[in-house]
Amino acid sequence: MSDLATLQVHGTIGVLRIHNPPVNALSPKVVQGIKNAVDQFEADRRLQALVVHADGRTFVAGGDIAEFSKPGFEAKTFNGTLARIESLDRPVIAALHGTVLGGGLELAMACHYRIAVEGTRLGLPEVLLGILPGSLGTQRLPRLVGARLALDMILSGKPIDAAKALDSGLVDALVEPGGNDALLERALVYVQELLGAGKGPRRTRDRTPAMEGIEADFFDKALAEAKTKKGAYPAPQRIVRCVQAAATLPFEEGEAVEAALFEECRASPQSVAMRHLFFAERAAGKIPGVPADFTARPIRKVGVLGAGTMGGGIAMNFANAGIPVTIVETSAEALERGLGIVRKNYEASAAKGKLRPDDPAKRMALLTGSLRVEDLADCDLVIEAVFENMDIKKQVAKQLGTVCKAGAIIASNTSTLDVNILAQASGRPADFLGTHFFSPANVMRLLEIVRGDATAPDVLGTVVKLARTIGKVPVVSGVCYGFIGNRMLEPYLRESEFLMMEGASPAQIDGAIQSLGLPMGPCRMLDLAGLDVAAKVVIERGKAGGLPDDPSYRAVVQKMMALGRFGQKTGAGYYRYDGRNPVPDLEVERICVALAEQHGITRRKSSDISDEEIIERCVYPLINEGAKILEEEIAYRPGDIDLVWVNGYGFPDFRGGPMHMADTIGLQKIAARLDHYGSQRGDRHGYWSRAGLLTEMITGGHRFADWPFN
Ligand code: 3H9
Repeated sequence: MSDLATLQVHGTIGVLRIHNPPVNALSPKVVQGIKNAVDQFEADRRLQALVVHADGRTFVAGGDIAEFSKPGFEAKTFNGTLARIESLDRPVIAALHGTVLGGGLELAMACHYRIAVEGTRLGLPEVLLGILPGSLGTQRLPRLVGARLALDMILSGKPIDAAKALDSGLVDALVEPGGNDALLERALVYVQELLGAGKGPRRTRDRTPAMEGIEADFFDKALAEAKTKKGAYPAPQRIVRCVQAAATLPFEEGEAVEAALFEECRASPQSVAMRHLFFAERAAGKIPGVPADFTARPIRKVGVLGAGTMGGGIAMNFANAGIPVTIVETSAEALERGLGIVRKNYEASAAKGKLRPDDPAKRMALLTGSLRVEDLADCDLVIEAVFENMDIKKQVAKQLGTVCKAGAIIASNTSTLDVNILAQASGRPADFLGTHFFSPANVMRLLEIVRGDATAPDVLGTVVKLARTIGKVPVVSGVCYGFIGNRMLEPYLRESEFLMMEGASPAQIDGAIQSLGLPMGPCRMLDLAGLDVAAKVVIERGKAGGLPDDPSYRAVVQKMMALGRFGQKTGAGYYRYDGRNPVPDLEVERICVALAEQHGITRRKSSDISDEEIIERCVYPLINEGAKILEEEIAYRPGDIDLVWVNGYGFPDFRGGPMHMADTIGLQKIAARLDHYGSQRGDRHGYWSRAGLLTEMITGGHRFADWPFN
C-alpha cells in the first residue's frame, strides 16, 4: 500500500491526502495511492463528498519528470484514475495552494470544484519541457477557461495567479492564506455549503469550451505562428492541434488526439534535452564541500564598484530583487552617466509595459551613488566591476580587503583573470570569489561563480543561493583561464578564424552554426561584442604567455582591430553594417586572403567547405574542451557545462547544451572526427588532441548522461 496518498475520513467527508515532499510530484506510488483512495471512497457510501488536499508547501506540482524517460512510462493509469474521479457520483473538491502545475492542475481540473489560497499559482508548464499536458490538460482547460486563454496558457507555460484563475472560471473560490490545516478546514466548510445547497458533481468533460474571440481561422493562424516561431520545438504545433480538438471534437476523440501527440513529444530528442536541463539546473545548486544545511551569510545590502555597463547591470539585478545597492565610481561624471543609463533602462521597460509605472522610481531609490570606497563598509557583499586588467583588479581587491566589514563577501566580476591571485591580493581569500556576469548583466540568466582555492564553503553557498534569489542560473567553476564558458569558446573561435583564412565567409560560418539553433554564429556574436574587446583579450593572454606558439592563432580578430573594424559599433567588422543589419563585405575576404598568404594557409573554394565541416571544426573542439574541464574538475558535472552554454551563449535548449549534444552525436564519432582533423591539418599545436576523459569514456562505454560513472 502506498502511504504517499491516502484516504482519511472527517465525519462524512473523505479527504484524499497527498504527501510526497518536496513538491508532491505524481510518482507511480502517488498515482497508485490516489487510485486506492478512490477505490475506498467509492466503496464507502457513508461519505458524502471527497476533498483532495496536499501536504507541505504546495499542491501537486506535476507529473514526476524523472519518470518520463523510464522504459514502460505511460500516462494511462493516471488518466484513467482522473476519469474515475470525474465520474464519481458525489462532489469532489480540490483544495489548492502553492504551485498547482502540470499533472497537479490536471488532477484539480478532473475534480468538480476548486478552491485556492490567495497567491496560489496555476499553470501547465509542460511546453517548457518539450512536451504537452498529457493528462487531459489540453482538453479540460479549454472547457473551463475558454479556448483562447487555454491556448495562451499552454503555449506559454506561464502560470496565472489565483485571482485571474477565479476570474476566468478555473477556480470557484479563494481562501485567505493561513496554513494547510486552515485550508483543509475551509475546504470542509465549503463542502458543507455545497451539500447544503444541494450541489452535486459538475464534470468538466461535459462542458463546452467557450469560443469567445475565436474566429474561423484562429487555429490555422496559431498553427502557422507556432511553426514559424517555434518550429524547432516539438510541442507548440501539437498543442494547437490538441486545443483545436478540444474545441471541435467530443471529449473522447480529443483525448485520443492528446494521447498520441503527447507520446510523440515525450519521445522526441528535444524533450529529452529539455528535461535534462530541468534536472541540471537543480543539480547545479549541489556543490561538493558545501553542506546542504550550511548557514548562509545574510545579504541585506550590496556594494558595486564601477558604474560602467557591467556595474550598472549588476546593480539592477539586486535592486530588482528589493536589495539596496551602493554604487561607487571614481568621478561624479562617470557615476551620473552610469546611474543615468540604469534609469533609462528602467524607464524603457516601464514604457514597454514590462514594469509598473512606479517601478523605475522605486528601484532607483534602492541605488545610492558614492565617490568613496569607504561607503562600501556596511555592505554584506561587494562586487567589483572595474576594468579587466590584473594590476587594476589586484589593487581594488586589496582596497576592498581593508574597507569591507568583517564577514562581508568580496567578489570580482572577472571573465578571465586568476581569481586565486585576486583573492590573495584582498588579504581575505576565504571571503573572496569570482562572479562572472554575462552581458547585459541585468538580462542574461547565467552567473558563473568562480570558486577560489581558499573560498569558504558558506561564502560559495551564500552566493549561489543569492544568485537564485535574483533570478540567475548559478554555475560554479574552478579557476582556469576563461572559466567554463570562455575557455570552451576559445577553440570555437580559433577554428572559425582558421576557416575564414581557408576560404569560408563569415556568413557561411554563421549560417552553419545557426542551423544548429544558435541565434548567432561566431562572427555576428563577436561583431556585437566588439572585435576590439575580443582582440584585446587575445593580446592580454599572449602577454601573460598563455597563447600557443602559432602566429596564425586568432590572427583575423587581431587584424580587424588593427584596421579599426570593431564590429557593429563602428559599422564594420566581420560584416559591414547597414544599421544593425549585417551585410557580407568583400573587404573581409581580401583581409583573409592576405592573412592566409602571410601564414602559409592554403585557400579553398568556399563551396568546398561544407556546413558539416564548419560544425565539426567549431563545435567538436568546444566539446573536447568541455571534457578537459570535467577531467580537471573545473566543472563538477556535464550538466553544469550545458547550463553555461544554454544560459550564457544562446546554445539551444532543445539540444540540451554541448555535452548533452555530444551524447546524441556519439562520443566515438566526435573522437574520430577530432583525430581526422588532427591528422589532416598536422596538429603541431595540439589543437585536436583529445581529452583523456573522452578516450576513457569511449573505452568504458560511458555517456556524459551517466556522470558520475561510478
Ligand atoms: C507534467 O506534469 C506532465 C503531465 O501533463 C502528464 C503526466 C502524466 N518531477 O525546483 P525546486 C524536484 S510535467 C520531479 O528546487 P522550488 C526538483 O528536482 C511536470 N521532480 O523547488 C527538486 O529536487 P532536488 C509539470 C520535481 O521551490 C525538488 O523537487 N510540472 C518536479 O524552487 C525541489 O524543486 C513542472 O514542470 C517534478 N515535476 O520550485 C513543474 N518538480 O531537491 C516543475 C520539482 O532533488 N517544477 N521536482 O533537487 C517547478 O517548476 C519547481 O520545482 C516548483 C518548486 C515551482 C514546483
